[in-house]
Amino acid sequence: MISPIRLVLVTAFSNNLRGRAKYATQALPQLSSEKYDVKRKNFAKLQTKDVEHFKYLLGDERVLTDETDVLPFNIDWIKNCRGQSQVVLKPKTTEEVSKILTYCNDRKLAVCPQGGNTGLVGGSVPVFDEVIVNMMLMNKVISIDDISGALICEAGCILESLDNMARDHQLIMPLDLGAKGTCQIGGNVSTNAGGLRLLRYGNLHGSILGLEAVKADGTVIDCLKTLKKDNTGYHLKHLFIGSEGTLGLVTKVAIHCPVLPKAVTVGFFGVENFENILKLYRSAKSSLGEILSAFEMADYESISNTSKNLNLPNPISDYPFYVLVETHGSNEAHDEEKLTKFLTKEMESGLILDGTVSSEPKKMQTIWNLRESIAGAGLVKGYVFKYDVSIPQKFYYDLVPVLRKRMGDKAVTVCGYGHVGDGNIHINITVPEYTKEASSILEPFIFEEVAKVQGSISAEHGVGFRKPHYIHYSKDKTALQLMRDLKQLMDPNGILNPYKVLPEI
Ligand code: FAD
Ligand code: 2HG
Ligand code: ZN
Repeated sequence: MISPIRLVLVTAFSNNLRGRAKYATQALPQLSSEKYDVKRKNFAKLQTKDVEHFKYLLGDERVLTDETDVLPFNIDWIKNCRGQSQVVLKPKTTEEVSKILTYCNDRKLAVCPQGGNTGLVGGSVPVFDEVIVNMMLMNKVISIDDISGALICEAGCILESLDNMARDHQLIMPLDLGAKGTCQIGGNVSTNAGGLRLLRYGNLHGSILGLEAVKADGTVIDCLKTLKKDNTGYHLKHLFIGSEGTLGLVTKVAIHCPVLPKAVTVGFFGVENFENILKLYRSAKSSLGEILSAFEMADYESISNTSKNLNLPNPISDYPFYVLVETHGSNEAHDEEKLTKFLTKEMESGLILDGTVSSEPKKMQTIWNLRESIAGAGLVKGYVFKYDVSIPQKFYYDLVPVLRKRMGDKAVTVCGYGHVGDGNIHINITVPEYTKEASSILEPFIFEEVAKVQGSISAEHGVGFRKPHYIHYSKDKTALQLMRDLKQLMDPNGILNPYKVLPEI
């Protein structure tokens, strides 16, 4: 323990809901096609002969057709979208994925690739009757190289399991997110997931060394290299990172794992206003330098609602804003010295009003739990409009009070939190239930505001089903046209994840 400030003992949470949501209502969400008024494209309809063929390929057990069995695969994590698929396929090998896609492409059956189904933009569930290809059974780790840190695995491996395994090799996964216990590495790659430590370990375009993917026509693209350097022409792996299942199905991944840090510390601080958070961020970068591994913020509403709704204790008193700082280093004494200097300075300057610092695993976990649970906290009180935007840091928090005013008493809460270090804020607006009226107060207003400051309408969650018609706020016409050209080239029949990412013309 190194804290020069008041240490508050935090008790372990009994109710960890990260990655598993508790909902205000158990009612089924409305069908996406009706809620958002979407027209079915001219794909073939599933017939008995198709199911028979899938059973021939995979065996009876790995083809789900019973309505009750299929239902959870049709609904997304925030219970906003509901598709109408009649079949879920669970391949175990790349060859099986290839055979499924070859068949669907020939028959013009649309396909929805699915990982852990934790996506927050409706990309992971079908809109109509797309065939769901769920990757959960492709969960083998193929190799791990202790020297280079290269881990090769199948796409259905759960992120947390990979991290646990990497730790046995004195390594860690380069990404971490609240959904780690459920999301799959293939889903992470396909969404280019950011998460809690992007600030330190960079995004997946840097960490993914190579991958294997299957194109819509069943062709297996082998880019499964583990080399750090490979400039032999176009860097094709990047096409699949962040393409949300619209260009191919990712089947294997090679990822670079950083070394397990020897010293880890987490601090949770109360701060007076957002301006001071930015000052603190600057100071943390300069005082902590290379050991700074996360710099997260949350406003009072985010923390107090999470604490109340999920019964999680807040380890410090109430403050207008909170900051979570984490360090990953290789020398405990060295890190302690840096952190103590930083804390002493910023307690004296008044940027930090109060806080708790710990390097005990249980206490650090408790603080992280509170932060990671914010995503699910609003769902207990109703429907949550989730926005995940990139904004230049000086304007980072500006939209939250504006939206609070705009929503007035129509919202249960409007809260802002996120990855300050990456300029990525999450704005969650909880309303008693979804209404078109509430939606039209928020959209496209929020995206127009983001565009005015050259931000992005999706920082890390992707475009999915919810945002294609807003993509033009962040993508130039020529760039959008190139995206369409690539889609046409790689999936001429448009069977892969239709109604997602690319807007209708
Ligand atoms: P899914 O949700 O199943 O799918 C997501 C998209 O990828 C879909 O379009 C799907 O079609 C496609 N896809 C999935 N697997 C494949 C595959 N093998 N091949 C091709 N396409 C595929 N996201 C962040 O970026 N940062 C966060 O900090 C973060 N925190 C979260 C916290 C919580 C509590 C929750 C519920 C979600 C969070 N998310 C976060 C969003 C989500 O977890 C990520 O987007 C994650 O990467 C999705 O992985 P998944 O396996 O669940 O994919
Ligand atoms: C996080 O940072 C996730 O906690 C989820 O990206 C954000 O649900 C959200 O709004
Ligand atoms: Zn996030």
